[in-house]
Amino acid sequence: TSGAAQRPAVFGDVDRAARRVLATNWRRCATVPAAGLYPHQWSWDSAFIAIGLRHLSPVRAQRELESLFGAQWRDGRVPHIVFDPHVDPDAYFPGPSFWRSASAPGAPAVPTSGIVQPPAHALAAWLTYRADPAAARARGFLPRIYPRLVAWHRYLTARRDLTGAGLVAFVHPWESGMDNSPAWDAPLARITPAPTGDFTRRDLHHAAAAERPTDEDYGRYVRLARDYRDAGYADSLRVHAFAVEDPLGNALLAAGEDALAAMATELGRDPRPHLAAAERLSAALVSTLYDPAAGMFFPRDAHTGALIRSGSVGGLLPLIVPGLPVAAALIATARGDRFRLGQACPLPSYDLTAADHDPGRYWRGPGWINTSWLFWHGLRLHGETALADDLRRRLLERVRAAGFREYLDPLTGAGHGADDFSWTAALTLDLLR
Ligand code: 9WN
Repeated sequence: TSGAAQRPAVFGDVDRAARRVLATNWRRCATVPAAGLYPHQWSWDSAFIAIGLRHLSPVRAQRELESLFGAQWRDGRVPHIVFDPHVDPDAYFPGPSFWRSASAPGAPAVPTSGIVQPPAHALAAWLTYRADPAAARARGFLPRIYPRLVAWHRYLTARRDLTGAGLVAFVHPWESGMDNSPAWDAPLARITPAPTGDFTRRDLHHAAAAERPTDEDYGRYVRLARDYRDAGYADSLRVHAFAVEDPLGNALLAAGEDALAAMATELGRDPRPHLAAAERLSAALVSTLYDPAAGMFFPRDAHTGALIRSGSVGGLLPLIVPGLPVAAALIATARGDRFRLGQACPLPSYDLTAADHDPGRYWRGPGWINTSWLFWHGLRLHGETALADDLRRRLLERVRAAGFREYLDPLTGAGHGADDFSWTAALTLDLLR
């Protein structure tokens, strides 16, 4: 939007460096989140990566999404990892031999995981289309991707509404994209971890243990994924010992239905079913997951029906839903002590005032660029231009100082986790536009 002419010269290097990261992390038809730590294609990473890639090469951004949806299962699910057959199968745990997608009904030929990730794809596909409609039309991008996005959303709404509340449930912490968020501590406490002797972690070869989930977390992740696999990836509360209705996941779905409506119009189809779905989701989000006293959304445990009152940044991100009636309250909460918008940057993944806030450990405190990008997108959607511009400026300053790290200490800006992390580079490119 702001254009190259208004871009301060000092960010020219950041722009070049971001392009280099995306070029280096590109593998044949998709981008890996980070060489080493994440050597395959990840679902919601590809959505954020496409949002940045569209400025660099709209066609590559389209291919990023198409290769992910090329691995869609017959039931519509989009797997959280598409494994690269050219990469050592033991480079990442859990790999193809753990998930055994080849023996699951309706799985694609390429090996994948069997769980999903937050549905950021329709929004990404629409933004990708908008970057160069002529190039997209020449490749038939929308006619190809739209029905696949519809099938993906149908899987979520038909198979993952486990409580009948009209909301979608995540059935594994990895599905939320915020793996070890403190929000999952209580529902996970009911799960008996698989013994550590049952598996070998690979992540600790690439990142410090103090910045990653614990062995006990991994034991529980393994137990849940194994039970799902052994049930043939069938969805029901009986199979899923862990099931949570997550504000961010449902907000992305609602925003995604809005994007599908725009695509439908472009394709000469009826957008109304998508607009109605967006409205239903938005209403269910507010009536079921919003806590007016806290001024934010909380996830709900599908087994107990109770809200999990834990201050994850995900509880602010329904701001991305067009027309959300509680946008002003979310912004006020973001500016308060718990998230300190306008000072802390990126937005902390978890309440700064909580006793167990940990500014260096993964989803238990550090700031991530994707969640701040979503909040920035939401601010602009709700007409909060000055706050959006300020957040954008701070994010770019942070990235300029720390590089394209996976996550940052929100108070000091110190970088943590992987370096040359793709969505950090991609969303930086988008912020620079
Ligand atoms: C498990 C790839 C992914 C992100 C997630 C992030 C992390 C994986 C891991 O990396 O999760 O899916 O091995 O820790 O939590 O959001 O998509 O970047």
